[in-house]
Amino acid sequence: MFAPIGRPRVMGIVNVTPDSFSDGGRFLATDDAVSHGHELLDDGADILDIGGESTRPGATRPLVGEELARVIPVIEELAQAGAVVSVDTMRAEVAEAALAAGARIVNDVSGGLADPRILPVVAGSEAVFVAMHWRAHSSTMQHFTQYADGVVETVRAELADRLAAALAAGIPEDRIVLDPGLGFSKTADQNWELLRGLGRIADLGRPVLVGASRKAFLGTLLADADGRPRPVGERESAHAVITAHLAAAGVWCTRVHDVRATRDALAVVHRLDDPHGRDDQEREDRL
Ligand code: PMM
Repeated sequence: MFAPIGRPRVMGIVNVTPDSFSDGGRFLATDDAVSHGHELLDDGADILDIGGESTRPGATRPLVGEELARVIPVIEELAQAGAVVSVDTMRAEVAEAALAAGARIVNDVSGGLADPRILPVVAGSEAVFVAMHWRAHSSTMQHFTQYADGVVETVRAELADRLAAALAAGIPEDRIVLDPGLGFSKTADQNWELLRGLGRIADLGRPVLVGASRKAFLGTLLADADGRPRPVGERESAHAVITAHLAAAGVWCTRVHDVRATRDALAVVHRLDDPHGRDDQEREDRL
């Protein structure tokens, strides 16, 4: 899962929630989520990230039974079909059931803080653990945007604590991924600072995952003359530039809604880096 492939891996998002800000609940039904997952695979996703809890600012949490009912059937079907499946959850029960259903990655946006029992669950499996920087649940997270040593150094130190907790729980170091958590207890300015400071996060010695796709800071950047944020579905060209930045920073994985656009951006980056690229050759072969 960590062998170099010459570009960041692309993690396609399958939100199985009624209120996700970007998909508007369209993929609530299992069948819809599964077919969305297949579309993302066809578009070139390396990993599918399946989540049943919306983390948009102010969101309320589903009950654990509801979260299980949303994600487990989708994970079962997509893992069965051969996809590398990640479960986006903060709950030990959901992680455990997801691993039994075939998930190979536990993506915990709280890095083990919301439910510390998730750490031994991952330790007792073969799964990769994604520890994201997080300070509080979505209902209050935007009250916690103070960073005493600047956002990059403070996030780095708090991620180092999550790494230590994961190691102490028995998760081997070579199965841990770190994520600065764009948008989670961060202002727009802080997200940009973190994107500039990814090298400091990578210095912690673990692969880095970043999720910038469709987030509010892009809407703010592209706001119209009256200050109205750019709608979520119209932030993709800005995100393509972020994709190029992430590739240059050497991140392991980018978590995105639009896999096709992301793979297009990565193809451009790859071709620019490779003066002896094969696209001309392939075209000549066809003529
Ligand atoms: N962002 C969201 C959800 N899960 N997981 C990781 N590892 N990193 C992220 O940045 C992240 C995440 C919220 O975004 P969405 O509602 O568009 O899925």
